[in-house]
Amino acid sequence: MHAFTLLLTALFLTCSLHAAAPPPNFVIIFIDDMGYGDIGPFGATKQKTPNLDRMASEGMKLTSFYAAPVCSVSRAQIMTGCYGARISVPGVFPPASRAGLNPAEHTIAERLKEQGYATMCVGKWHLGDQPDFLPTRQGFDHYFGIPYSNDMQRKSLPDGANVVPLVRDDKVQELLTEEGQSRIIERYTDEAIQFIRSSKDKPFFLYLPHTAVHTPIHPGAAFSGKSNNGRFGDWVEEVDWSTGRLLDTLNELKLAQNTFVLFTSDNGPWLIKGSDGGSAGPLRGGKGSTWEGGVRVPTVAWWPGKIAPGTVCDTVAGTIDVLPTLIALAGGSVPSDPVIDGRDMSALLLRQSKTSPRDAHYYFAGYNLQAIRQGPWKLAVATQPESMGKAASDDTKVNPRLYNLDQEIGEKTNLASQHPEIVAKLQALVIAKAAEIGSPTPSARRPAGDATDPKTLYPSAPQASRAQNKPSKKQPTAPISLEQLKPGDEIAADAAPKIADTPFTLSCDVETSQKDAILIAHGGAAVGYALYLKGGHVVFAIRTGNKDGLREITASVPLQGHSHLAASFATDLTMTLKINDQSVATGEAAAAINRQPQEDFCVGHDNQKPLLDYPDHEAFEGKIGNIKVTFP
Ligand SMILES: [Ca+2]
Ligand SMILES: [Ca+2]
Repeated sequence: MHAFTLLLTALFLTCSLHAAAPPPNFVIIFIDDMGYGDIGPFGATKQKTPNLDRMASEGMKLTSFYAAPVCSVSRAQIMTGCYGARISVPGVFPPASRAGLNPAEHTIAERLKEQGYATMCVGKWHLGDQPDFLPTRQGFDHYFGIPYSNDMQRKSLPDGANVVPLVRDDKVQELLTEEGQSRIIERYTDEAIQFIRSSKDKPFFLYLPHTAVHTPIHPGAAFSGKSNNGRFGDWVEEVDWSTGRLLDTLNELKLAQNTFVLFTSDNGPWLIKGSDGGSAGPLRGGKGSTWEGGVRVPTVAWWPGKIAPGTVCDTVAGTIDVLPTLIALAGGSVPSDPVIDGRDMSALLLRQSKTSPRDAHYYFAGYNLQAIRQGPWKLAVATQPESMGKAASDDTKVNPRLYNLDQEIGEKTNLASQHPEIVAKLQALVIAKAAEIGSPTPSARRPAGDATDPKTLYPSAPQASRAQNKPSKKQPTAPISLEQLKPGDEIAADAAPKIADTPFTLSCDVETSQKDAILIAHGGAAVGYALYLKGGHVVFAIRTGNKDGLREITASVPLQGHSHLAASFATDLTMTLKINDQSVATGEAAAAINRQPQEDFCVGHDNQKPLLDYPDHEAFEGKIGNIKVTFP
């Protein structure tokens, strides 16, 4: 009898312990522009990442884990479980953009808050900087960080310093100069650890999207000059140190067994940045592309006691699966409405399954669905630029192309002719998904957030992106000033100059010794315009249709020294190119540009879907400035 009572008591205790087992904590460490080959567990040797090596040896490497080609869309995906195309986040939001992640979308933080979690975002938000778009309006109890890319500096008023804001909750706490950014990893890490300590008695969700390792590169003093891979390697090593401090804190607080930590990146390496850009390892392409190097990211999952140590998962999964996974691990479920694209991947993490939670993975560049992966097979259905600022190479202009990623991770050999049945099956999936959320008439796309009268978070000098955000398309205010843009910059499509159905003049100052280069590009395969260099001569291009719609005029004299370019497109379709106020070319476009380009306005490169087949060229070197788009 006594023994029986003991047994009952033991059973009761076991049950109540189970019932009382707290839901797990979640930490997402999301690095900016870190390539597939940039950390030790994924083959990096120049920079040392002992903490990430340890994290991988204690946890699981996810080797077929997908983000998106660029920043804002990638953040939208991890926060909402949706492809960016579904929720109208195709590219990158500049400061004071009218558009942001729609507050009506449900973020991980909002879903977890419903389940009683404490939530905090520390780092680069980049889903809109207007009041309604900030993390504190999207389910985060608190926020601390630079709310967009660290290269999106604006001149503050009245002192004119080139700065980015450091925001606490919804207020600017400081303005950071370039030097001021060198403590950003340390400050984020301290803030993250303080949040973990103060939340240790309740379930918590820490979202830590680092500002690193996006250019400009600003390693802390303790790391500067320490790696064998320049300042880029230094900053990776500082990210590693930060990650180690978080894991150590979880161990110290005895939270490790109940905390799921995911380390990953928002997109591939920014290859045109040279030694300031990372490495995609064995993968083809980089940031801005839908080649594996643009979107397959180095990912490590860690949860001692739950995720088996030293394991590798090569099953297809991605950032869109994070939301449903965390909600499921927390004991909740995601409503079927509104539709999301991600699926619960916890069975992969817990090694209860090797099957992808999704039928297929779709590779979008903006709204353009360029490829699909199912199992080992990747079918590309569009010409893919190698990376932001680099044109597509000739072997990719044949569509569709089929690659077997298990046999050849580097995407070289087109197997389409050998496997017509696989091509047909994947093509059907692509057509269906494009009709649903791709271009041009999606059946199930939801709108972005739209802020009227957007302002920068701090008083700043009049700036391109604000002027471009005038709501009227028909009567743009002249002149639109893009003067602060420099090579490598771009403005997101929806904030770019509105040029549909209007004459305009694109002008800029240029100085370069290159013979073949992209100067300014705004458009893609459908409509747009560009200025580029071919054999030392400036070319002005207008595209008004994907077949026979490209017209180009080439300057009669080569570009020499510092020059002022002015390219005009008139109502009667006349194209005029002037260098230093001398007319050097005229011609006629095939038609009017009857709609706004869907692509970003790019300086020194042409990201995502390029306007045309540019001549072979290197990344732009030189000066492009004083850019204006004006309307008569
Ligand atoms: Ca990025
Ligand atoms: Ca919301």
